[in-house]
Amino acid sequence: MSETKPILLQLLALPILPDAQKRLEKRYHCLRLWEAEDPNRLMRDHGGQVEVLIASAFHPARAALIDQLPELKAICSLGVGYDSIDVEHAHARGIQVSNTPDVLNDCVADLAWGLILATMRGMGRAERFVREGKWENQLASLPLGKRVTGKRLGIVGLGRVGLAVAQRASGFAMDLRYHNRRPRADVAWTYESDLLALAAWSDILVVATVGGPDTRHLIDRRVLEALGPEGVLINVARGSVVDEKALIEALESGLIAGAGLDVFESEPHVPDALKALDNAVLMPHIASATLETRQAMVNLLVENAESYARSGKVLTPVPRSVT
Ligand code: 8YV
Repeated sequence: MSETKPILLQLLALPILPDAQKRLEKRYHCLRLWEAEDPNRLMRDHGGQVEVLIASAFHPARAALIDQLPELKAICSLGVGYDSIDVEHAHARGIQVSNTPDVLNDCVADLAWGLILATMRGMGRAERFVREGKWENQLASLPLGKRVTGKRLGIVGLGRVGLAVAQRASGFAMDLRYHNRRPRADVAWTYESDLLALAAWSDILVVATVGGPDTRHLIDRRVLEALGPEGVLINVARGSVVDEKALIEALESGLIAGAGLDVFESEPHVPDALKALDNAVLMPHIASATLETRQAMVNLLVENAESYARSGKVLTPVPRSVT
């Protein structure tokens, strides 16, 4: 083990960007937890010296882990969402936390639009129809889809991703309103302070807000009821934002028309009841999963770790005020 380099604990591999691992190893002595024969022993032997931790949405840094690392100074997380990190706990100990904002906005917004189109036009159902030989054999007919162009688009959470979703709506001649903690001064779209009113107004409601305790089950039965039997819900944020049980009931009973989901309450588990529904389009949390975007995310994660090694400060810190 190098005596001079600070110790970095990695909860995940960084294979997508050639050189990412080398760049980390230039600055740090890297401990790769997932490769350790005895992870508990590695934590016992070296946890006391770890200065930087690499985490992600799928590789959480909860308080219990943070507490095993008394010398920890920075957590660098892959992904924009940081609900998998106990940020308040880290900040209370003076530990900096970084995420990878902005670089994934376009791809997440693209997938939101993919889900809008797929859900409204019944593309999943239609594809299954072809694959199952129902078209060739004229075994059944497909229900008609819903026109997308000209519809009313409601966005819950007009942050970085929500804005990219909104910008793409102009090609579809849509009327657009949004709900946020507060109105944005830099956009002309109508702000709706009341989420129920936004849902009642919308044909399509896109959830692009942050996850975590503050937004847990923000989309509940009442919101779904307001969205109504012609309404469609799209979620590219976090599964926790939607009451999944209420959503399943709403899809089963026709309380809403359909849902396009990239995220679920306890991933990777997707309830069988959801899988059985033809009016739901289900994706395995792939919104940022393009080569270009994942490379940019890994690059920004490494830049954060490099910046900390150089200057003692991460590059894109998760702000204290929102935690
Ligand atoms: C990633 C995400 O799949 O950025 C996020 O918050 O949920 C996704 O982009 C994930 O973070 C990869 O670790």
